[in-house]
Parts: sequence; C-alpha cells; structure tokens
Amino acid sequence: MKERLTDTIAAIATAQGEGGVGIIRLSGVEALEVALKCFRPTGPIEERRLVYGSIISPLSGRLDVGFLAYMPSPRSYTGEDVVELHCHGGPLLLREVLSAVVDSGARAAGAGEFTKRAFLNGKLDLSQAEAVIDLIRAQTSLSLSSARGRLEGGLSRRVGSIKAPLLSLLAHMEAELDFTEEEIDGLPSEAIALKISEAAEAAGKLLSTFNEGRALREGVATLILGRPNAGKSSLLNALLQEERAIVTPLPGTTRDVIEETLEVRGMPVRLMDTAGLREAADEVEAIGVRLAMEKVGTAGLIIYVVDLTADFREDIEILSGLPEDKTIIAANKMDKDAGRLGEALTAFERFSIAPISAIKEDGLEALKDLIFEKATGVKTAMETPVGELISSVRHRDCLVKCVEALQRASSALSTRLPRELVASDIRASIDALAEITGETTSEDILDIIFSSFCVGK
Ligand SMILES: Nc1nc2c(ncn2[C@@H]2O[C@H](COP(=O)(O)OP(=O)(O)OP(=O)(O)O)[C@@H](O)[C@H]2O)c(=O)[nH]1
Ligand SMILES: [Mg+2]
Repeated sequence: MKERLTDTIAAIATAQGEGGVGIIRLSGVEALEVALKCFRPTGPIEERRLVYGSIISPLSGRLDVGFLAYMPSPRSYTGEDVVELHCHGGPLLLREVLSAVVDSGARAAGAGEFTKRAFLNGKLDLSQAEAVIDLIRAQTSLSLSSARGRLEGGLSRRVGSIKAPLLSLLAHMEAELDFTEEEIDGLPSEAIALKISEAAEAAGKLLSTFNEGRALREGVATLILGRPNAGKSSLLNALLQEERAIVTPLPGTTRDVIEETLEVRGMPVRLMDTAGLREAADEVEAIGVRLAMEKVGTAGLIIYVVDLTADFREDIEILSGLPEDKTIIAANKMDKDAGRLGEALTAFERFSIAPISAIKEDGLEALKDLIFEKATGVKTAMETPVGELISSVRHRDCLVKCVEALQRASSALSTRLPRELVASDIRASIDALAEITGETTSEDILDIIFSSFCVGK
C-alpha cells in the first residue's frame, strides 16, 4: 500500500449487501470539494450536521437523494477532512455513487487506509488501530469488550506503565554517563537492578495474557475426536442445544467434519465434530477418519470423547498420539456406566477429564470450564481486564523481545559490564514496547497490519 497522504480517498463504508442506508466516506484535503461535485445540498453546509440534498453523477445526472456530513480536520476519524454521503443502501447504487466520487477526483481507498491515516495522523496508536478491526470482527460479547477496551487505550496504557519507569531509569543513566568526568553520584546497581526486574516482571505478566487474548480475538478451533459411537455428535448437539449432527446407535454415522460456533464463557469456540476413529468399514468413512486426523495439527483444543460403556484399549492407543496439553477427555455415558469412571480416571490420568452424559446433558458446565481453562490458561475470564490483554502474535513477539532485552540488561549489570551496555539493553526493551503502540514500527509491518482490514475501514 504505497499511498500519498496528500490525496483524497473514498470507499463504501457500509457492509456489502442491501441495507436501508449506505455510506460513502471520503478523507483528504479535497474531501469536501470532491463531494460537492456529486452532491447538491438544499441548504448551507454546516460542520458535523447532516444536510439534505441530491446525489448526482457529474457524467450521468441524479443518482439518489440523501445526506452529506462534513467533519473537518482535525476532529474526524482520520484526522483529515472527512465527508460522508448517506444514500440508500443498494450495492449497485453505492458502486455508482463511489464511481461518481472517483470521477470527481478521489482515489478508491485500499484496505484499512482510513484507519492507517488515523494512525499516521496520531488519532490512534497502533494497538488501538488493530483493535478497530477486532471490534468489527468480534464474535462474542467478551471478544467485543476486549477489542473495545484496547480501542479505548487499555493495552496502550498498560504498555505505557511498563515503559515509563524504564524511560526515567534510562534518562538517569544517560545523564550519569554524560557527566562521568565530574564524578557525580551514580545510581547504585541495586536500584537499577530493582527497576529492571520490576519491568521484566510486569512485561512477563502481560505476556502471559496472550493465550486468553488470542482465544477471545480469534476463537478456538476445537476438534471433537473419539471412537465410533462414543457420543461425539451427541455432545456437539448438547453443547449447541440443537440437533445439528445426525446421531444413531450405528457406529460410523458421522463422515464429514461438521463445524459450528459456540460461545463458551464469552470465548468463541469453533466446534468440529468428526468421524469416529477406527479401521473404516468403507471408503467414505476412511476419508472421514483421515479428515479428522488431519485437523489434529491445526486444532487449538481437542475434546476426546470416551465411551464409559466400551473398552478403553483403543482409546489409550489413540490418545498416546495426541498432545496432552491441548486435549481434554469427556468421559461420556455417565448415566449408563458411572461405575467405570474410576477405571477411566486411572487409564487416562495424564489428561484433564470431565465426566459427562451427552444425552442427559450432565457435566456440560464443568466441561465448558475446562475448555475455557485449557484454551486460555486462566481459570475464569477477568483475571486481567479484557481490554488490556495482548491478543496477537505481533504483540507477543514485541514483549518477548522486551523481556529478553531486560534479561540482557540484568546480566550485564550483575557481571559489571560498562553501564553503556546496560543502558543500551534498556533502550532495546523500551523500543520493543514502543513497537506495540507503533512508535517504532516499520513501514512494512504497518502495511501488513492494515492490509488485513476491510476496504472502507
Ligand atoms: N446412554 C447414553 N447414550 C449415549 C450418550 N451419548 C450418546 N449416546 C448414544 O450413543 C450412540 C452414538 O451416539 P453418536 O452421538 O452418534 O456417537 P458418535 O461418536 O457421533 O458416533 P459416530 O458418528 O458413528 O462416530 C447413540 O445411540 C446415542 O444415543 C450418553 O450420554 N448416554
Ligand atoms: Mg457422529
């Protein structure tokens, strides 16, 4: 995305599809001038007030009637002059209005260009800009709260609170380095070490919110696995509270992967019911088994359903190939054979086990708690305010860099290396934090971040 900030961009800002109202947004120095070539107002244009008028194409005449809103710089989303044209929300109509605006001198905006301008003009920092797209894409109310909190600066403040003491420490140390000749009293090493370890601890704590933040932002791909007839489809249906998958007493009922989204303790969970794992009876079933196993690598979580009324030998064998840290066992059919739970607990002691009855819908709440805990690494939401969670690999990598730099600083200090070296590691840790909020982020990374946005945002 190599754009100049001097040109005026335009895009359809409302969703694709039919709607009561559709909005074309323009941003740039010529936004009003361009818009007025396509809009004949019935009254004076006033800042931040809707004015009624005709929407026209300079080439083909009247397109629609609607409103114009003018938000002059700097009090606008992008910080530039912004104009919105509100018309009827038909996809073809909106495309015609956009063409008229482009014919009048605007350039069609690329993905995320409005938000990128808001960032470049200092309206949002980078972690806030990233939260805009998360707000739009949020699938559960908790994901939404998390995005909203970050957009309102929750994460930025948290990062700032780690950065501020480091900045003041660095300022002290640099002043000291400048005045060594005059032999001013230096900071004692213990005081520096304490500041470094406090910052490292705070950064480490923030880093540990990654699993929860990512689970809220992206959802968790959860695979339901088990032997035929274990009750995988029954569990899917029970969790969804809907007869989504076919359930029969015949083993080998499910063949395709059936996917549905569920909310678990505020976290979006993408459940995938699969074919029972066994030497398949026919080709279709064999394909189903292969599809199920292929998903193991990419799944964030596996719910392995064990049938308490059946033999565990094959389960033990299958489970030996599954990752312990992301597998939960649902010991099913408790209504029929609760007596074998003890045997199951022993046979599968390496795993977290939830006793359930899919048919009676027993044990599902405890299973959901376990799903949340396994996916996020925390027992319940809200141990950290959701608006302060780090939620992307980018954030995580910046924090890892920060913690590593602080560790280097600490060992440089304890091995009595020159203070310059300690200071330079502290500076590196500050730079890594500043990358989260975008103060030191490279143009390439900005391009990657904003190109994942939708056009018009
Ligand atoms: N008693 C009892 N029966 C259950 C329970 N859950 C499932 N079943 C029965 O077990 C049989 C198989 O259930 P499904 O949900 O189709 O099992 P599945 O694991 O999806 O089977 P495949 O798709 O063939 O791999 C059905 O007759 C269900 O009614 C349970 O909690 N208790
Ligand atoms: Mg099934």
